[in-house]
Amino acid sequence: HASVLLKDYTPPDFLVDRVTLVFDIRPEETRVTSTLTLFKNPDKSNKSSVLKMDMGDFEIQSVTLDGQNLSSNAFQADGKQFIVPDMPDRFTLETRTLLCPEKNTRLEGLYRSRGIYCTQCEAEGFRNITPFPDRPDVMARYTCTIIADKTACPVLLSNGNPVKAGDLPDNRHFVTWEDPFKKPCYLFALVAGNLSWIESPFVTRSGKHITLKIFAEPENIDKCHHAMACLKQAVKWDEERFNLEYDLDLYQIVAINDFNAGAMENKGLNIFNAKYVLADPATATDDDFMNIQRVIGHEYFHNWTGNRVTLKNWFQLSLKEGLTVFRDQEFTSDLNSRSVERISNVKTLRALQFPEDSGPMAHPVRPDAYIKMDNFYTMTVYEKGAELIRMIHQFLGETLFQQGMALYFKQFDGMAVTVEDFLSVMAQAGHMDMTQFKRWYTQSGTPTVTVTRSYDPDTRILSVTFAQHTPFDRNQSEKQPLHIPIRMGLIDPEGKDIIPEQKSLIQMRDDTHTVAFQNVPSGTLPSVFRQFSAPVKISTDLSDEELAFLMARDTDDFNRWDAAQTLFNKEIQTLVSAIARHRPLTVSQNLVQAFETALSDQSADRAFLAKALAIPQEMELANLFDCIDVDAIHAARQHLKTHLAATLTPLFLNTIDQCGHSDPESLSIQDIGNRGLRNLAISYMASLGTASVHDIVWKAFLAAENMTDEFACFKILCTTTPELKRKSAARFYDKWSHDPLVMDKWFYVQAVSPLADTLPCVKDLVTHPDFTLTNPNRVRALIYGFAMNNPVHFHEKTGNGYEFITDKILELDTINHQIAARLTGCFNHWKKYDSHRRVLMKQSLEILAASPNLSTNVYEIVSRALA
Ligand code: DPP
Ligand code: ZN
Repeated sequence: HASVLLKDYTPPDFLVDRVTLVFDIRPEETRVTSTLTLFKNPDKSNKSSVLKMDMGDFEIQSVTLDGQNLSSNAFQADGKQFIVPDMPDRFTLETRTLLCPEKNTRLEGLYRSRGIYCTQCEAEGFRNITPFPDRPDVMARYTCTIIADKTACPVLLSNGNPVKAGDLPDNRHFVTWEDPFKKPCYLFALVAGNLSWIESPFVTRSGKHITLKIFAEPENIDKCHHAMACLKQAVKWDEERFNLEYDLDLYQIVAINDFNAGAMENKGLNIFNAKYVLADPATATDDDFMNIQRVIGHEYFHNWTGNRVTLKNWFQLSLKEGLTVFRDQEFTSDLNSRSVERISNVKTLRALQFPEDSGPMAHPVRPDAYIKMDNFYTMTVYEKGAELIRMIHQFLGETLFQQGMALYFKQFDGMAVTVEDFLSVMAQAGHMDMTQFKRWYTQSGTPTVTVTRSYDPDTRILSVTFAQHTPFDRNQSEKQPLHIPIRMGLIDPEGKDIIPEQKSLIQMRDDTHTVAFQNVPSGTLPSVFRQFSAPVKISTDLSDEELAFLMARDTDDFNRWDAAQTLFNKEIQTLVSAIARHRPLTVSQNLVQAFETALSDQSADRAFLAKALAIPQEMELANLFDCIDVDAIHAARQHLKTHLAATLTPLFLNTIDQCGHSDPESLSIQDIGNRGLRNLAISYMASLGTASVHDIVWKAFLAAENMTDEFACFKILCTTTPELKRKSAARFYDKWSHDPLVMDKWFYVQAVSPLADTLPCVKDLVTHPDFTLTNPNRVRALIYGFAMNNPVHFHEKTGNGYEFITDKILELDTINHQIAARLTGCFNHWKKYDSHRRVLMKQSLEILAASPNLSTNVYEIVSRALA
């Protein structure tokens, strides 16, 4: 299990000019003929004549070099590398390989999903199709011919444009595709199967007519219209905001049921997890609809940031992912509510990226080393990476940032580049020295910024001091201070913001930084890191009363939300320590009042309230503690929720009533907000556990007119009583057993139930006829859902939860390495639990480590966790 190191990077010895592929697809037997024109890299000084290419585990049937057949001792092929010594400067190499996509359960390379042949090549899947220099800095032009049975596979797709098609004997046919753009092999794609499609014309800004197509299984084609609308929004938005136009005549998206990730941006032929394409109000929740918009946008935006300008090596992954996540976040913010989007993104960052950045998987946004690249498609590369772009955007402002982007495409179009290249154009456009900023890319860990105040009533000067600190970790024993943008305001006692916008950005470069504001009325409060201007942990000295004031009056929505979060967090910390010391549990009147004021505010945006009044999830709360007590956190959260419900019952009932009149099929911000707030209020009420509120939830479940409400009520019912859980699950199953995406929800909701019988119930569900370990969505719903989103039961003192998951990891690892490795991450934070659980979790990791046939993917996660 060797590490690949960034410092060992060398340019390729051989480059590829043209790739001609022929796929002859037959049941259990796909023959691939690949013809490559290769040449020695002219830019490399010490040229080697030995051709070394990557290859996967398949049979090579023949190799010819410039038309001459090579005997099997003229080359080496061991299932990892394909080596031919003594090559001329330029030559044509043809290899014929034999694949069996039907047996490919790893879902990398060419595989079959419910009868559809498809590919997934990022990061290193192309080598499983044919021997190739499988690295992103080798870019070539591709032609691909697909031959298959006309009845089984009427639709044959690849990248670019179809240039030739025709019938062949024995009910077979072929289509040849040509992609005019050079690309790395990770962007190659092929799809063959019985698919229906919808299509729509689009005229780009320069007047070019293009065709947008979305393919799905015939029974799902009616669920593609939302995705199509989102695609059009994305094409238009990229023209307007980034000045980027689509470059081919055809843009195709295919929905696939078995898919390791969310979606893949293959040039002109995106392949998507069906979850991010298919939707209608009866089967998809508001969150599903929003996720589709985000992911459709994300993959489309990759056409420029990723495909036209690509990566020199995989260490640079954030160059395309961080930037493209920033772009998709801006897209959904421009189209929906900016502050609600920001809140959702920061919640994800705090709940998932912050812990990653302080655990065994901590790595810089640009990692220095990996064993298996698949393990580095992380929250840090994606979400923290997007925060870094967002900080650059703040330093430069929109105009200069866009000038930097224009320069990026001008200088690097058609090339494979690095983070340094991106920073250099931004430095140039912004007339800014980015040397210190670059540390954000090379240094791991989340800085904590501590904010303290001092106010002198005589001089009326308010001084605010910021101090940054990043704890050392396995990557760097000493951390350098970072360049941090701090967007801030001052809220005077009347609730007025008293610093002008253009003075609101502070640039922190040193360990500490003090700003003094003149002429400030007494009682003025700083509002710091507005819109979460930097990905840091913020520690302030604000009192509960001051937080409550900011929650009600801050002019920055994000900070109003964040003040509420801080109040909740402080309350939970107090409750948890009371539980530990067996003291009676109380809830501060201050929090109840702030909550009541917010919920009674008739003018407030309901989508915002639904976010602001939700107590942080147990996973987020866990980050507040050095030693995580899952049971105490659960009990504290439950106590707080019940207390609020009991104290404010009439207000919650009123909210349920007032928000109950939305159009069930509408996706307007108002209607989504109404549903969100109503379902939140129902969930508060349900925490009271009385028969009468159970009745309210059950009736709402039966009356639901869309999946948002049905799912919300189902989830709540599964937290009430075993009887109601059984009844609602049975009803939901009868209604939806035919729909795989809805069945994922059915499995998930039962997996995350807090009721006592959950683990035995999950074990039963594994044997349910609708469960399978070969479908990643199903595994994520039931197994991953249990391990990651049900702390109380996963961490059961008995260790039964750990044992169950350990068995599943081993079983999964024989099927799909990537999915097994993701699941293994549930043990990453074992050092943060009490000694009893620590021992048990470590034992699980040791069992995995000792397992004889562990995949490289799982090995890397386990060995980092144990290190
Ligand atoms: N490159 C993909 C994406 O993030 C992941 N396979 O869009
Ligand atoms: Zn991406």
